[in-house]
Amino acid sequence: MLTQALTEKSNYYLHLEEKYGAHNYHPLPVVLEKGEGIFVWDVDGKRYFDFLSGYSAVNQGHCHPRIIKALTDQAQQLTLTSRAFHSDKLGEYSKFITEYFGYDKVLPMNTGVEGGETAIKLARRWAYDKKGVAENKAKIIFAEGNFWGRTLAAISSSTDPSSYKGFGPYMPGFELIPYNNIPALEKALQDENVAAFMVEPIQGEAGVVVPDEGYLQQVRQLCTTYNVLFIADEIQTGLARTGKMLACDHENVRPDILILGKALSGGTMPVSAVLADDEVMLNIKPGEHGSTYGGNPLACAVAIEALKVLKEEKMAENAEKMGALLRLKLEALQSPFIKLVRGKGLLNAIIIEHTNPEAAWDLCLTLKDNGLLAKPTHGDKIRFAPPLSITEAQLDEAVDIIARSLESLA
Ligand code: PXG
Repeated sequence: MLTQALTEKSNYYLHLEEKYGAHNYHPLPVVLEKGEGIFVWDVDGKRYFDFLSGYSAVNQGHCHPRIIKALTDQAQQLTLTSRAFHSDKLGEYSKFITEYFGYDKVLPMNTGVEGGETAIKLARRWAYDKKGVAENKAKIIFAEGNFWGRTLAAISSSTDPSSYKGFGPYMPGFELIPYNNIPALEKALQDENVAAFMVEPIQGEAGVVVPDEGYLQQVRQLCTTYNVLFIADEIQTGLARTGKMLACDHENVRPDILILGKALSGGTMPVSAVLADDEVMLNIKPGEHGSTYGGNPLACAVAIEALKVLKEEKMAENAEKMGALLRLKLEALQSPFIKLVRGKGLLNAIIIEHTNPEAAWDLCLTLKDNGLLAKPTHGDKIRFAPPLSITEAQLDEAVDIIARSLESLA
């Protein structure tokens, strides 16, 4: 695949990572040094549309001035107390985020995967203390194709060999069922040791897999019927990305445990949160769970502003509108190389149809040359998920780049 040669400057940085960093990623060969709104710039000053948005961490756009101001103001005041002491920010943040999403309590963590771990610990403890499951018997059900991070528990529920292979032994007490399959869920929930069903409302890493309409409502009903907690992993789908504040809002369902991450800090630092009501949250007692950085004042200040920006700048509404337009415009291209366009709001993917199995990667290289950054997942899928502030004129320009780049696959 012929692509523009890297400049000496880009090569310098790329090789530093290669030589001194672990080889646990395969990035696109582009070295970025600046971001603003929907754009990023490389070390040679070339501008790109960011159609990945840090895997939906940068929903508010790069370096959003209000979020950066909250970050820098707080950074000069107090950044970390640990949870050994109180801070003047944690209480205010807890009140703000629980009112924002309508839950009794929040448990603050840092990365998304810690949010998932926390949700599972809460569910297991609830099963023992409230549901009456015998000790060490609690089960958590997951959907095939899930992705919730890289810890040993997360990979223990994975069906992707590149996540789990060679890292065993795995966490017991996990069970898998097919995604978007209600009969399979109902069968699994009949086991009285089941504590929770943990699911992404749209599977992100699997390639933006959107379940049938009504799936989440049926999940909600079944979990209620069988006295099982419904855990929604909204780390990628949440925070206005799919055209509503939460993807669950599309079906008006309320999970028992809600996990948020990524855009909770607008891409500035790792901030995650687990929300639940007292019946679930208060079973964990002092000393039984936590994290040095969880709920630190800097994170609290940033998360409040990141959430305010989403609402005040009507980002869900724009995601809904621009997402529908993006899918229309992509379909209108009638490219022989696009097998399918799918998604909700601005969480979208195309599936590439080509005799060359490397076609999606090659297309991303050409997109990069033409000024748009996107990354393939699972070989043939490319996610198109720009920051939620994108305008229609910018969308047109981006689709034009995509159209021109697709022609290179001929
Ligand atoms: N849940 C979902 C739905 C996710 O997409 C996580 C949990 C874990 O978040 P953290 O912050 O622990 O990575 C994710 C993460 C990567 C990568 O490079 C991660 C995601 C998507 C693509 C790549 O680890 N999503």
